[in-house]
Amino acid sequence: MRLYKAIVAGALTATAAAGTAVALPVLTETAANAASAPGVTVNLWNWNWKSVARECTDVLGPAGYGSVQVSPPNDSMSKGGSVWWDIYQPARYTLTSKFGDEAAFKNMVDACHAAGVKVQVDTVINHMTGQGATSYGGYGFSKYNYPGLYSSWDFHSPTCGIDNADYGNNAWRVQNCELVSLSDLNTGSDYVRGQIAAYMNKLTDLGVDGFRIDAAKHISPDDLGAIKSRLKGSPYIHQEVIYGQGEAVQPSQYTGIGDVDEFVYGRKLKEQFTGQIKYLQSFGQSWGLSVGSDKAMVFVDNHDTERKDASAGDGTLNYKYGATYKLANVFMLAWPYGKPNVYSSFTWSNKDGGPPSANGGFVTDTNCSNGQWTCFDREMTGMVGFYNAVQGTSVGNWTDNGGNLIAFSRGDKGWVAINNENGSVTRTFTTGLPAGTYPNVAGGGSVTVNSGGTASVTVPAKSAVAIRVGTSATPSPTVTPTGDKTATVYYKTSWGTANIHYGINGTWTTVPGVAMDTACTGWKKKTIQLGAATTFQAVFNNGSGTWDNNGEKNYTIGTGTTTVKDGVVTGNAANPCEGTTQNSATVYYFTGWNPANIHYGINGTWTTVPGVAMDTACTGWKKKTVDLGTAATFQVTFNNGSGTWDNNGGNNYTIGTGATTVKDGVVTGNAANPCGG
Ligand code: ARE
Repeated sequence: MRLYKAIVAGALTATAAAGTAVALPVLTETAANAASAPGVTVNLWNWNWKSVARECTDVLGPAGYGSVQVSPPNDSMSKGGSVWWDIYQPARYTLTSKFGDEAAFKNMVDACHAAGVKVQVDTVINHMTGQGATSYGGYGFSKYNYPGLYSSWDFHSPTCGIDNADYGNNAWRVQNCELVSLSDLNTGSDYVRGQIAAYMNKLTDLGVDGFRIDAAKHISPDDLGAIKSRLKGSPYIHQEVIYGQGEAVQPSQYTGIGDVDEFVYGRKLKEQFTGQIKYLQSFGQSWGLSVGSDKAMVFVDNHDTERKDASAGDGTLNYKYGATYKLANVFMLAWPYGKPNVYSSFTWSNKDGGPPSANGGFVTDTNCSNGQWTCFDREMTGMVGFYNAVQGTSVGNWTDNGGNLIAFSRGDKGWVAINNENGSVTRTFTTGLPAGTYPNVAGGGSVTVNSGGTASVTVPAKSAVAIRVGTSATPSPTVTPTGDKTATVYYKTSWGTANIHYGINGTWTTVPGVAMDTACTGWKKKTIQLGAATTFQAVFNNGSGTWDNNGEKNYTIGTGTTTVKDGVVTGNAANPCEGTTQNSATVYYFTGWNPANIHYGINGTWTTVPGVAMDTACTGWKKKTVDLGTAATFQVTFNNGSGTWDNNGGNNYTIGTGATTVKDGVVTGNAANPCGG
C-alpha cells in the first residue's frame, strides 16, 4: 500500500494548481568549458588543511561541489596570528604554513579527491614580502633576500612603488613597481620563472588541480604566459585581475592564459539585491562585466571585497547581510553566467584581524557552531545540486512582480523563485518541470507541480524556493500500461474540485493525481486506462490537502463502472447520473491574461482556488465548458493565477446554461461564439 498525503512543511506551502502558461525563453547559456570545468568552487579561505579535508569528506563531496579553493600553502611571513594578510607575503615555497605542513596538505588533497572534489590553490607569485624577518616555518629572510631562493637581483629594480594614479595610465608601473611595498619579483627572468613554475609543479605533483593567481594584474601577460608554459598538465587557472574602469591593465588581456576573477559581478549583485532584483532578467556581459561567461569565475564576495566599506562602490555583500547575502548566492548558482565560487570563511569585526588560531598564529580547526566561522558552504549544498542538475539548459519562464521577487526555470530541469521582498509572496508559477512533488533545495518545504507544469507557491519574505529534477521526493513518473482495460469511477463528494490519485501495479500518479470531471450534481467521474491490469488502487483529494483514502486502506477498484460513495465501493454499478438533468455552460471570457482561470460555485460548492484553467479560444478570448448537473445557473469569478482577480466588483458573475460571453464586466447570455464558427 502506498499513500500520498498533501505535503506542507515549514513556512512554505505548495498546492497543485491548474493552469497553463507560455514559456518565455530569456537567455541561452554559453557552452561550458568541459575540459577543465571546475564545477561549483568553494573558497574555504583561511581554513586549515585538516578542516578542509574533513569538509571535503563530510559536506563538499556529498553535496556535489566540484572544487575547493584553499589559501596559500607556502611558508609566509608571520605576524603571529594578529592579521590574516601575512599569508600574502611569501617567505619561501616550502609547504609549512599556518594551515599545516606538507603531510597535512597532501592528506587534504587526497581526502578531497576521494570525495570527488578537485583542489585549487591560491598562489602568490608576483611578490615576496614587505615586512618581517621570520616565517611560520621558522625561516629567516629580509625583503630582498630569501636564502636558497631569491636574492636582490631577482626583483624588479630600481625599485618603485605603485601609486594609485598608475592604475589609470601606466601599465608598466603596475607590473614592474611594488604593490603595497611588497618586493616585486622580476617575472621576466628565466630563473624566477623557473622557481615559480617549480613551486606550482610541486603542487601539481601533490595532486593539485588548479590555481588562483594572486595579483595577476601585476604580472604582465607575457610573463604569466611564459610561466604557464612551464606548468605540468593543464591545471585550471583563474587570475585575480580586478576590473577598474579605464585602467591601463584590463582583465581581457589575460583571457588567453585562463579565466579571470570577475569583480564586477559581485558589485552588480550588491546593487540589485540592495535595490530591486527584477532588473536581473537581462543580467550578463552587457551590464559591463569585464569578461564573457566562458572566461569568468564569479562570486558574490571574496576575502578582499567582503572587507570593503559597505558604502564603497567596489564593495560587495558579505555574510553580515544575512538572508540577502544568501539570496544573492542562490541567484549565482541558478543563473547561467561564469563559474561560481562560493565563499566560506571566518567571522570578523576587525578588518585586519586573523582567523581563530593558537600557538603563535597557527589556524585552529574550523568549528561551525561557535560563531567564529560562517560555514556558508553548508548553506548552499542544495543549490550546488541544483547547479549540477541544470547544466546545459537555458533560462525560461522568467517572471517577476515588478519589484523584488523573481522566478525562472532552467529548461525542464530546475526552477527557482527568489523573494527579496520584506513580505511573503504567493503566486501560481510556471515551473517548466514535470509533474511531481519536489523538495525545496534552497530551504524547507516542498512544491507540487501539476501536469501543466504550474505550481502555486508561497515564497516567504527574504527567502528562496528552488526545485530540480532528480531529487528524492520526486515520485517516479506514471507509466502508461499497454492493454485496453478501462475503469470508470464515479465519486460522490461535495468538493468543488476532486482529484483521483491512483496506482496501477504499484505505479502511482504524481500528487495530487488527476482532476475528475463533474458528472452531475454531487458526482465526479473519471475513466482510467488500466492496460492489462484488472484492478487498481485509488484515493481522492480536493486539491488543497483534504484526502479520502478509505481510512488509510485505499480503495481497490476493478474494471467497468464503479461508484464510490460514503466509503462504499460498488462494482459493475449503474451510472448514478443517468436520468438526471445534464446542464452545461460554455463561458467565453475576454481578457489579456495568460493564463486565465475560472473559479466557480455551483449551488454554493466552489472550485479550489485558483479554479480551473481556461483554454484560449481565439485572440483575446478564453473559454471553458462547465457541467452544471441539475443547476440552471452558477456563480463565476476569474483570475490570472497570480493574484489578480475579476469578481465583478465583488458581486461575482451569475451565468446560465448555454453559451455566455463576459467582456468588460458585461455578461451576454445565449451569445454567439465570439470567435466565429
Ligand atoms: C600589508 C599591509 C600594507 C603593507 C604590506 C607590505 O596592509 O600596509 O604595505 O602588507 O608590508 C593583502 C592585503 C594587504 C597586505 C598584503 C600583504 O590586502 O593589505 O598588505 O596582503 O600582506 C590591488 C591589487 C590586487 C590586490 C589588492 C589588495 O591589484 O591584486 O590591491 N589583491 C590581492 C589579494 C590581497 C593581497 C594581495 C593581492 C597581495 O587578494 O588580499 O593583499 O598579495 C583598484 C585596482 C585594484 C587594486 C585596488 C586596491 O580597485 O583596480 O587592482 O587592487 O584598487 O588598491
